[in-house]
Amino acid sequence: MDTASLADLAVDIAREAGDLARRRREEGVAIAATKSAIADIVTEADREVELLIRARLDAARPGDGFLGEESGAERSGAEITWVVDPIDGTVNYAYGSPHYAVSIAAVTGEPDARTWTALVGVVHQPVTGETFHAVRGEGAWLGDRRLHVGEVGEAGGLVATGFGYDPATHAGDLARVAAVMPLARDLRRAGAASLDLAYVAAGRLDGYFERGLHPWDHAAGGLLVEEAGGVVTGAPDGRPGREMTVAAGAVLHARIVEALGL
Ligand code: LIP
Repeated sequence: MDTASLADLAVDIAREAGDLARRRREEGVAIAATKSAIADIVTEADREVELLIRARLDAARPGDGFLGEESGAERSGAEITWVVDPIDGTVNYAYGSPHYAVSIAAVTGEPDARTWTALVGVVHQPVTGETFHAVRGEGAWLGDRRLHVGEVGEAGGLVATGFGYDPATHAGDLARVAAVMPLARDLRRAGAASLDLAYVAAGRLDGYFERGLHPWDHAAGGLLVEEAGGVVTGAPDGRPGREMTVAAGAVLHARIVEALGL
């Protein structure tokens, strides 16, 4: 498998998609619908950006599979499946915050986060112009800078987390924050899982945990952390998933997992 070409394609498409997202944001954002809860919004730009990504991938690699946040899964059984969050950090995007990203991963196997292997991951932050990318076995990069996860210091880790859109889940999420807080120098809640993971890979965060992620939230960022020397696990089945995702350097990862009782 020519993973270098997959990475180049994903980077090019992520950057083009990011440019479109930025232009639509500057033109004004329309909420198209709500999904799992009233706070779980999708904008017209989410849908348009995903259609662009899908069209570019179909043109370059017809027959590959696709799993996107807004359009679901297509063509299982393909050698490569593209896992896409067109605008991760949708609420930030709708509010005009620059903290959102385009996340694109190429995985082998069925489009099931419990079993697939990520080969390539790209997280592109349109407003900063930063493109984080990783190729399995070849490291994680920000531009031409090799990334390495940070080592937690005596003050504790700088730890990020997130909360679901359903208010009924917030009490449990806050209890998990309370369990992890003794390990942390401070907490961050920035609202885009793919960027939280990319920032762990880059050492801008020491760790990240969140319940309720979808496969497209963590597919690319999880590979970034692994290729930067970190550990990414979760639940169910010890893999990042809806029940939990934990990403950090090995020492802090073990501490967070213990604090969460995983
Ligand atoms: C978001 C995640 C974030 C999480 C939000 C939401 P979206 O994804 O990136 O970490 O806390 O609840 O799931 O909906 O912006 O693609």
